[in-house]
Amino acid sequence: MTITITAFAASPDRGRGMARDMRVRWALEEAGQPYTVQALSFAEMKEPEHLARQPFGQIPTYQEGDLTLFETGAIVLHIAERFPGLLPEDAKGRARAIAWMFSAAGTIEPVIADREVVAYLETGKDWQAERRQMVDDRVRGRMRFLSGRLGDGDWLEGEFTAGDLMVVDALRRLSHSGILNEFPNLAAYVARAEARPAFKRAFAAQLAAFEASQIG
Ligand SMILES: N[C@@H](CCC(=O)N[C@@H](CS)C(=O)NCC(=O)O)C(=O)O
Repeated sequence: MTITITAFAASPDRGRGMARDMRVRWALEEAGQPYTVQALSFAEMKEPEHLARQPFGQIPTYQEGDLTLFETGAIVLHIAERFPGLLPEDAKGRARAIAWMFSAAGTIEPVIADREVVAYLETGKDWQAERRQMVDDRVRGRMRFLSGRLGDGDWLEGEFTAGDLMVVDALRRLSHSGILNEFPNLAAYVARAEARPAFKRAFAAQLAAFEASQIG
């Protein structure tokens, strides 16, 4: 059955793999599943046809037959449960991997995404610098605990799982901040994940889509 995801017609990050379709593409590549992409403009994202797929008018979404999903955590979990390769075989290992997926979406990504709110939406406020410092300190706090848990392991639960995929994709939003490099094991963890062939294929696909959007 054909899998179709939605993505930005022209990603604002210019193909740096920061848009959240990246993690869905990556999960599909890890699972060895082909997919097609429906590219949407910002205006199309807010039209009823897309709001029926994604109630907040965001990308990405996932369609497979009569199943339509939104929220990348739910989409990646569906892919991981539907196809082998992203969740451990044993029930407890699966549960722990899924806990990391929730942690990525609920505990890690929100504090990191707050940096973008400060940078893009709070420009010109006289309290921006103070809040930036506060937000960065909160990120560092989370990173300290995550770094302690990862230790010198390659992955959070021994083998690579959908939990690592979600955590790494959230951490990648820090790549130009300098914060990640304060935690060498986390920087190495992200680099290890980005070296995976499935990641590279997903990254190349989203970059090619952006470059195609710039022609003509
Ligand atoms: N929690 C959502 C976040 C999705 C999200 O923030 N998508 C961004 C692109 S990376 C978007 O569509 N932004 C445009 C908007 O919110 O209008 C998920 O993980 O699926």
